Amino acid sequence: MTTEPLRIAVVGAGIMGADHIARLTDRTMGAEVAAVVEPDAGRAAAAVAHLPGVSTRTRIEDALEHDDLDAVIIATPGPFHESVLLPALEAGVGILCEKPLTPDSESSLRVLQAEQKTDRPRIQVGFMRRFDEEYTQLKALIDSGEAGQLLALHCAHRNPSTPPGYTESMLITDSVVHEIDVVPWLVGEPIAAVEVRKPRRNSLAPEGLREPQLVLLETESGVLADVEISVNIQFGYQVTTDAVYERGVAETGRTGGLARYADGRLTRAEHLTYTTRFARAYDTEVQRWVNAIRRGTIDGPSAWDGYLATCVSEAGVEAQATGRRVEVAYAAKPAFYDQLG
Ligand code: ISE
Repeated sequence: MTTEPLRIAVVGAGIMGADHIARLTDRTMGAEVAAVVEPDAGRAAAAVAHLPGVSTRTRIEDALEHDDLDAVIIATPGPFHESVLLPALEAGVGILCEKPLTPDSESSLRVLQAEQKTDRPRIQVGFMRRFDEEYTQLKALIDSGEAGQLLALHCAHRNPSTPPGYTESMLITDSVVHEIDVVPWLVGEPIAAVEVRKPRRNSLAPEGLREPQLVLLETESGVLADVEISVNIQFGYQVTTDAVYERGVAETGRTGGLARYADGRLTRAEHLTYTTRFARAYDTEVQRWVNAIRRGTIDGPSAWDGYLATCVSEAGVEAQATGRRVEVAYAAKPAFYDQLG
């Protein structure tokens, strides 16, 4: 096993790509940015401005051929993931792919097929909430059975505003996809059905965007998770998940930090975006992934988990469009993924 830093290419230098470049450079042990793959020349130049010796490439194929890579982090929008995943799998490098794995189940299945042609699972999907301390504690509480059986979850997922091009289906595929991953992980069983209801529209949302929405995720044995997704709520970025058990409740995601008393008020700061709300989760995720690559494995959600989430997102988009409860259909799990335990 090499003791040299792992050479990583970051693909996509938008918000998440830039955040990962800073993380790998400043806070991750045993890894370095070897290349940035980004078609926008200005963005690419900005991303490497303080990183002497790091190449910029417009195509993943060139980075795989010339930059002696051990791994890639894919931080482009979902529709561009497959065209990076396939050559990266073929080159045999480690892969951390931001969510969603791909935009639809058909393309996710193609990725699974390509991965199964290699010797072992190499793709980890960037569902960072699984690395958040409070989520981890909540999972331990559920698994322990200490508070009795888990009955229901109340989730709130709130963004201050939407970027240009954010569409109604993205409420599910880009935002609620995090709950779609984390709920089955917490509960320990798959989501069986999805329903979507639409309350009064927020007039501050861009024209044509019908939000907020209430998404109901139903697991196999009947645990219900209601998710309020609000994406133009102005005040800040907030993600909370509350669990209802037989003997009590548990809350996560409440604002911490400095409590300030002034002018007859008590105030606490709220996050404005996911890169700060989940900063520690991202740091833990990337560090554990780097450590896992050295052991020849992954340490987090696999491409199979990514596929499951894509199936639920598809059912969610159908539920959103039809107003019906939609059952989720999954392919059988290939034995290849059993080696991950
Ligand atoms: C964004 O892409 C993320 O992944 C954030 O975690 C999520 O809260 C946001 O809604 C998405 O647009």
